[in-house]
Amino acid sequence: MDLKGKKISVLGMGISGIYSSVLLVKAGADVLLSDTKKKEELGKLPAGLPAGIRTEFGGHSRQVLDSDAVVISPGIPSGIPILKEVAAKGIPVIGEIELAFLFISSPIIAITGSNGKTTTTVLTGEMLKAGGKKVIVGGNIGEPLTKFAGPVYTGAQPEAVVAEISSFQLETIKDFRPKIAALLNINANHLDRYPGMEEYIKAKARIFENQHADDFAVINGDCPATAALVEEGIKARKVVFSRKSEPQTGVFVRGGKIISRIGTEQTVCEISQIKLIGQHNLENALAATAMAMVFGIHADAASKALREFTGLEHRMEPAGDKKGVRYINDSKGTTVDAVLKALESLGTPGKKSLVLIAGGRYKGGDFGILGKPAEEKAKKIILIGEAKDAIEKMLLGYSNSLRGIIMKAADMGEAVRAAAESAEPGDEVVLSPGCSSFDMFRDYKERGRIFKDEVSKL
Ligand code: UMA
Repeated sequence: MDLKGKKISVLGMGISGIYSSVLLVKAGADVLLSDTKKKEELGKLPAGLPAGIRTEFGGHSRQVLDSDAVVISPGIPSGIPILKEVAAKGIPVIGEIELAFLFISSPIIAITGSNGKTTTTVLTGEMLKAGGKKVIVGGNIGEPLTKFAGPVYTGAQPEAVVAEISSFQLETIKDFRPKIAALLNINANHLDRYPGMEEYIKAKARIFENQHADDFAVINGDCPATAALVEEGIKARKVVFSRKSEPQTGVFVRGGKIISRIGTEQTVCEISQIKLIGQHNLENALAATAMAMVFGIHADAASKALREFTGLEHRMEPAGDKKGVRYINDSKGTTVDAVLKALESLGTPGKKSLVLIAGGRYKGGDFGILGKPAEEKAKKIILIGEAKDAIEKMLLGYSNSLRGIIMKAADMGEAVRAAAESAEPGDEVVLSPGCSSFDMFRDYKERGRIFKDEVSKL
């Protein structure tokens, strides 16, 4: 694509906007990088930004209207006033992902979904690496794809680019065409950006839009919203993953094993050998296996990655075994929904074998929804932080019978020691706060590390 001398405005001075500008300047374009924030709000721009990028702060000025094209960052909704004027003038608008796609020649494996994107993206990357492939892993994960595109990327050509892709990024694609595209699941999310679920699903489904018959669409057979899309004109070859059924072409569970029916049917590995915790992570494992197998990775390599991958730090991360008790760090679980998922994926109903450590700074949400799984599975709920009284009230609002298992701790050390005292061999202790960390810690990462330190001291 010849961008020499073309006037391009880039909106948003986050990492997407910065890498897009670098790419465009290196490709010879005349770039205006524009942000609504004032310079002092944005902080210092990265050193090493090439000369020649014009910048404007505190708003998108009418200079943007004097462009041959506009590139927008994913966080910018397409309905903002300047973009309405841009559209009225017929100036093409693309997103950062589309720009990157124009300059990436390696096959792209793109992964979207409401939950599990990051874990699945990293695990797919690990499987490809285990299969001896040179891979780049990026996208919504925090590494813009423009960082790995044409004139910006100077490393060796990767054999695949595995990319986490958000619905925001999919809104502004044009020709973006992944060789393999996966839609993991669809749940209510980002409804502050979309008028309703239909628009959100439409944005997600765009991941398949430009695929051809020789590409692959990887779909969750257990998620009705994604399975419905299969009926709706996806051109690529469909590969289904499922925990509950045995698709004709895909990856599924039989007799405690992950089985691939992509080409010849074969066992990939025993589920008991996987370190990832929870049913939702089993789905992520099936999806990653499907993508790796489609890419031609040997089942042994996929199996090796599955057996070694412990997940991402602070997301249902195994934090050690002490006296037969398993500790799990889910410090990234900052919403009530995340705690619910943790409770659903651990323990056994009727067997009170779970200790939950929760609390911090309240972010909203009804902790009462945890009442039922807590009643069925929890031996103890240990509350910490500013929100401990409010959480207790919400739990007791579900049932007064929970009073007997709720206790409060002054800090993480006290909480972990109290958890260890109540737990018996075979039990699990999970830190899944459902709150932000800022009342007691710098961030969720510090909270998770302190939890792990306290566990290691036991
Ligand atoms: N801005 C404007 N005009 C506006 C609105 C915003 O100039 O009208 C400016 C802001 O002042 C800010 C900049 O735009 O300076 C931020 O742009 P951005 O929000 O697109 O942020 P980036 O730093 O470029 O990060 C983006 C993704 N952010 C969002 O989608 C909100 C990152 O995903 C992603 O990791 C990164 O690109 C690299 O691809 C984050 C995210 O929260 C982690 N994603 C959502 C999610 O996962 O749920 C979708």
